[in-house]
Amino acid sequence: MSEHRLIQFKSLADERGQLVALEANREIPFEVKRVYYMTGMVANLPRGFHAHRNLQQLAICLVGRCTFLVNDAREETSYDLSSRDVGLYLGNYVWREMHNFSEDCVLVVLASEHYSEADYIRDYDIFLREVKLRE
Ligand code: T46
Repeated sequence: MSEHRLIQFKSLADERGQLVALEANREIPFEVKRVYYMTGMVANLPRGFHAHRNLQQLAICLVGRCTFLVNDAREETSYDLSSRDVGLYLGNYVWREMHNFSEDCVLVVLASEHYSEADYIRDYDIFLREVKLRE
């Protein structure tokens, strides 16, 4: 099913600073095949507006803040990401939009598959139709 949830990471802190370690199939609930990151976003220029057919991702706001609006075809949930100790897990068939970027926002995303434009569903009605067909 369409799954999304926050994952809390352990931060190892001492007088030298903080360290967060993420391992595949542990804190990251899949094998990582791709990493991408976004910078220079603009508060009133949202991103996303799509779902994926076969892609798990973990989004971490390393610096600043942003809001993910996610939708599993039943209900919408809003996640405010503003901590580098937290990741937002997004499974298959989750519609996502990213809003309210702070000027300094640095968003890093770990992904379970290589990039494939064919995996994107960029039309909301097609997303709803495909979710229904899978039920
Ligand atoms: C997602 C959200 C959270 C690539 O060439 N390789 C890549 O790995 C990615 C992610 C993108 N691209 C190209 C495709 C577009 O020409 O980079 C351009 C911008 O991508 P897009 O408009 O899809 O960016 P967002 O911010 O709307 O969505 C991205 C990811 O694409 C998407 O998978 O879940 O971040």
